[in-house]
Amino acid sequence: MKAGLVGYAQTGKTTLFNALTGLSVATGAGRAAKANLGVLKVPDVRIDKLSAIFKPRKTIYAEVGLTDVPGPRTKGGGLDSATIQALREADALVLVVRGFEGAEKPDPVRELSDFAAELILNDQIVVERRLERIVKEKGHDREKAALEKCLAVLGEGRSLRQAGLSPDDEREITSYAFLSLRPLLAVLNVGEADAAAQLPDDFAKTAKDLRIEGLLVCASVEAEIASLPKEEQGEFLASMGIAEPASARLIRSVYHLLDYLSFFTVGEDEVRAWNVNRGDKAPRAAGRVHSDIERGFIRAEVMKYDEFIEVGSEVRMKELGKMHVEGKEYVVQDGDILHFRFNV
Ligand SMILES: Nc1nc2c(ncn2[C@@H]2O[C@H](COP(=O)(O)OP(=O)(O)OP(=O)(O)O)[C@@H](O)[C@H]2O)c(=O)[nH]1
Ligand SMILES: [Mg+2]
Repeated sequence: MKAGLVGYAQTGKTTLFNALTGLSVATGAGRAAKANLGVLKVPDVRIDKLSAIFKPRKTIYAEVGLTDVPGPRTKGGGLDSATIQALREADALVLVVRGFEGAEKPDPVRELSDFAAELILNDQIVVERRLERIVKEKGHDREKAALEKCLAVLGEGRSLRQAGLSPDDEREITSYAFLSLRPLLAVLNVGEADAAAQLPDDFAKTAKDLRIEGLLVCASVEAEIASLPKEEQGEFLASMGIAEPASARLIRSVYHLLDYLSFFTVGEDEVRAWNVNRGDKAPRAAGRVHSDIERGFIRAEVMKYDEFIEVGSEVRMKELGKMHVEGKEYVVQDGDILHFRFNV
């Protein structure tokens, strides 16, 4: 699963991509119009605390894939097919909207609604085409019904996210990879002077109406922070009046957008966070670590992060009966510290 940075041309997607991934892809107009691929390390203070306790040789954060999709070459008149293809390949969309001064005055609210409308229009075209074809065919009754429900919502200019589709409906239409059903996050990219500002009310309201989260960042400031050595980052943030880099919050939001949660593995060798999807069971989590552990899964020993931090050692956790043994049906919870027992 991966998230995609999307939006109109020259809104700061690649600048933000660099800040988030630590890569240095060329920005600005005239660069190659191809998608960039990177990895986000998910900041997590829980990993920092576990690492301070175990003092492992390696400390590893959870990771999420991120693509940087170039903006459409044209504005208005619909998205081009290359852009649509790139949007379809992302499991969640992070829409970057321009709030900084450029050749034209920024109009972020308009840009947000326009892009959201493009996604809706695109889905509408796909639904109409498919319906035209299947009304002539026998069967497909459930699919037809689901598509008609979609068409009614899209026709009102609302996204499929807002359609209240049942799990059955969603199953009927998964193969279409509808864009307005994708989890979406709206990022307002402002100029340096507004880096510490709150999200403007009108933008927040538009995001709320679309049922999505809105966030404010200044991509160029984030890029500058990312380029500083760790020791100097705090000082720089304080001088800008910023408590935490916006990128840390943004990455956490992307993580939630993909419906991920984290479990931890701990030891002297390695303290590590792993992502699983909400609802995944223990063997699936084991498979994240190694496919052999999933295949030979016997049980998982589970400690709750908060309890572990309070108690301070695994031995004491056992003595206190706070290390629980769970089987194949156990649904992994965010913050679980897991030891897997397996045989191969
Ligand atoms: N002042 C200011 N300028 C920015 C910011 N973010 C990006 N820019 C500038 O905007 C221009 C476009 O930035 P890019 O990151 O290349 O934009 P993009 O969205 O990747 O553009 P496309 O790939 O063409 O869609 C560059 O000249 C950046 O320096 C920002 O936060 N503040
Ligand atoms: Mg770019």
